[in-house]
Amino acid sequence: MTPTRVFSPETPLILNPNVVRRRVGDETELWNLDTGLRFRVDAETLALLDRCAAPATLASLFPAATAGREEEVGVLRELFKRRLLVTGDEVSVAPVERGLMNLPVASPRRLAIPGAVEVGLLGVPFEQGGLTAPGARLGPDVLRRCAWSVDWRVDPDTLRVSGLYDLDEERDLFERVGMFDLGDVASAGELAQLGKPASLAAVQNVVQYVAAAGALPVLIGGDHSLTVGAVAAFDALPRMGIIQLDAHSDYSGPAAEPPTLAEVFHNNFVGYLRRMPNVAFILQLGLRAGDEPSRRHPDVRSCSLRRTLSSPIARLIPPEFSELPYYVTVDLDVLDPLYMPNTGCFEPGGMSDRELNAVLAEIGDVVEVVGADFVEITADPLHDQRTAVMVSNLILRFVARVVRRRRGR
Ligand SMILES: [Mn+2]
Repeated sequence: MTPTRVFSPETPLILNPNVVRRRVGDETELWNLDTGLRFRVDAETLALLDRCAAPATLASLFPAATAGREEEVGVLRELFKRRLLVTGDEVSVAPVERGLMNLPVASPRRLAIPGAVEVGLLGVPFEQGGLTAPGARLGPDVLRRCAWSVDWRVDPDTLRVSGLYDLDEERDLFERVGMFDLGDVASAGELAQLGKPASLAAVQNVVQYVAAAGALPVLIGGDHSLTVGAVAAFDALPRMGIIQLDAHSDYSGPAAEPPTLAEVFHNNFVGYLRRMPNVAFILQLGLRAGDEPSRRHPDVRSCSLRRTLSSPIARLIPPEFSELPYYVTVDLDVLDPLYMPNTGCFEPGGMSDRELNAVLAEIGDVVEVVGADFVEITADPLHDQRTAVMVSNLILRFVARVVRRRRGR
C-alpha cells in the first residue's frame, strides 16, 4: 500500500526516524537513509523539525493561526517534500540486520569488495569433537541472540561500525571498521550430516576464503576440535605459531596424537596441530588441569595459569618464534566457572574476564595475528545474557588491538 502524501493543515507530521544528523559548521546535515539524500539545514529549520519529534499538525504547531507563518509553513512543506518529515503511516524503520555481537550481518559476497571486510566473524555450530558436555553447537546462537546490548554506530552506506568507547583510552576502540557476521560455516544439522572430517574441511575452506580476501577470520564455536580446520586454512604459510588459552592442554584424550581427522577430539587436537608441517611452535597459556606436553615436546610451551599471569607474554615466546604469524585459540573454560558458566568442562580456579582481557590485549599488541577462535561456549538460559555480553567484550577488545596493528602495517 502506498500511503498518500498530502501536505495539509490536518496532516500529522513526524520526524522521519531514518534520518541521521551531523554537524557541519553552523549547519546540520540531515541524511535521509530512505532516499540516500543529504540535506543541510540551519539552526532555525532544525528547531522547527525537532518540534515534530512527536506527531504534530500545522494547527498544533501554530495554535493562534498560520497567517503570518507562511515562511515556516513553506519550510515544513519543503521538509515534507524531502521526506525528512513523514506522515505517521509512512514511518518505516528498516534496521540493518544484526548478528554475532550485534554486528551487521553480511553475505560472504562482501569479501569480493576490496577492503570492505577487515574482520569476518563466522559461527561454527559444531560439536562432534566434544566428548563430555553437549551444547557447544549452540555457542554462535548465544552470541547472536543475547549480545544485542553491544552498542554500535553503523554507517548506512558501508556498514562499517564505530563504537565501544574505552574509558581508559578515552576513545572508541573501533572507528569505521568493516566487521561483519558472515554467518555460520554451515548449519548445525548440515555439519552433523557431513561428519567430522568433512566439517573440519568446510571450516578450512571458509577460513581460507576469508583470509584470502585480506580479512581477519574470527570463529565462534563450537567445540575446540574446530581449531584443526581453522589452522589448516593457513597451510600456505611456511611457518606459523599457535597461542592457545585453555584450562586444559588438550593433549591427551583417546589418542594423544590422533593420526586422522576422524580421531580428533576437543581434548587431543593439540597433538594433531603439533604434527602439521608448518606449525613451528605452540604456546599454551592459562593451564590448570591435565598434563604438560611441553615436558615431552620442545616445540610446545605449556604455561600454568600462575605463570601466565606473572610474566609478560612476550617473554613466554622464545626469541626464535617471536616473528611468526600466530593463530590464537581461546577455550573459554580458561575463565573461572563463576565468570563463564556457559561451558562444558569446568575447572575451578580460573581467570577472571579482566585477566583474560589483559592477556589477550598483550597478545594482540606483541604478535602478528592471522586468525582467532573463541570456543566451547554452550547455552544456558540462566546465564546466556551475561555470557554473551562478557564474551563479546573479550572478543571485541582483542580484535580492536589486532585491527589496529594490521591497519598500522
Ligand atoms: Mn580446550
